[in-house]
Amino acid sequence: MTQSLQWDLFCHVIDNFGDVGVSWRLAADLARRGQQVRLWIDDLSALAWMAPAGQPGVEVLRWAEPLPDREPGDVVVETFGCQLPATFVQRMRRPRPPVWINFEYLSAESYVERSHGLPSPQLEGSGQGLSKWFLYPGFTPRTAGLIREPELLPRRAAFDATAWLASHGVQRQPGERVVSLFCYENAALPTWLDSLAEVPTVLLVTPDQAARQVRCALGDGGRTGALRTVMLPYLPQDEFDHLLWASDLNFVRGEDSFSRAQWAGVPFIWQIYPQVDDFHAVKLDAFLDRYLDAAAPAQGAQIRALWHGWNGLSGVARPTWPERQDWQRLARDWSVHLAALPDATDCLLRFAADRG
Ligand code: TRH
Repeated sequence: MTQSLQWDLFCHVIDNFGDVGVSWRLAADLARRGQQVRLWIDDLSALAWMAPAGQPGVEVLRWAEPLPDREPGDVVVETFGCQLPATFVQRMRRPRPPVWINFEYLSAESYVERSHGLPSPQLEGSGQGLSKWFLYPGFTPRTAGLIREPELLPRRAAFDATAWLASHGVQRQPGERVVSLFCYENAALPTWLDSLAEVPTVLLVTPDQAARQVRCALGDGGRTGALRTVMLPYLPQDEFDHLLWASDLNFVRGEDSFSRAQWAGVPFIWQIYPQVDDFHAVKLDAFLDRYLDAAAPAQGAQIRALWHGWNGLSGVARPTWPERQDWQRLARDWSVHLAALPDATDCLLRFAADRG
């Protein structure tokens, strides 16, 4: 039985939805496990569609100056290196300070194992005398793993894709595959739509960038070859998981949808968040090295080429698709592999209990 602690989780929204997406998922999972969570967030707008029903046990607070007056809880988590407000940190300097955790970005690179669990003693500034601990999600037992809610895999196993699609007005035609699209701007998209249209496909398109580009490529009719499109609204986060489970192939991006596509256990293609000087290429390949470790060499090379193409990292514009069943098996085996690793929320709970 885990002791119920008071958590303060801070989220600074840089851009897009990954910061709030990961923070909300973590906050909700902690609360479902009996923890009390205050989620401090400087831009609440995405929560309106991502978490319209909220979550008992999670109190959402606006992170703005002056900060609402709250005594720091038992555990303070800053997500992705967001700098905590100095006034809050000063209050953490008490005889029994909170456990202070920085929950970092997800990466498959080797530095993650080296850095996971390391302390950073604060030698100066408002937190002088305190220690901040770095926890890294990841893909090996020597990381925190991924967020995996206890009910996630049973829910996925019981999921009825056809019923879910129908509830969103999508009648899947016999032999038609379902593909979801969540992406950034992508110059490859028109060519890839042509390629996807070679077999019967219903493309479920998320709002904003994906929808805009698909409309631009296909016009208002939204059809080409054997491909038809369905434009989706923003879905609550649980429903977004369902979208990934209902699809035969998922295009995802950033961080959170990338990890959730892995739990879906179906083939996916990741558009990584682009960084200056192509640093993201190293991060992408580090993941592919792990993900494709169990793949046959030819299949691995095909999937790598596919991902590089989608990310503009190769001159190859037109995709060559891997054999469907082998790809499906690889994706399923990968999610089984992940399920044997630590889950990130449990890792935080244990860490807080050990240090508290
Ligand atoms: O929005 P993103 O591109 O976020 C990115 C990444 O996190 C990136 O690493 C970070 O540096 C940058 O933000 C600042 O992609 P991501 O991470 O997949 O986050 C999207 C979130 O939105 C995820 O939690 C799923 C959620 N979502 C829904 O809940 N419903 C929806 O309909 C859609 C499209 C997304």
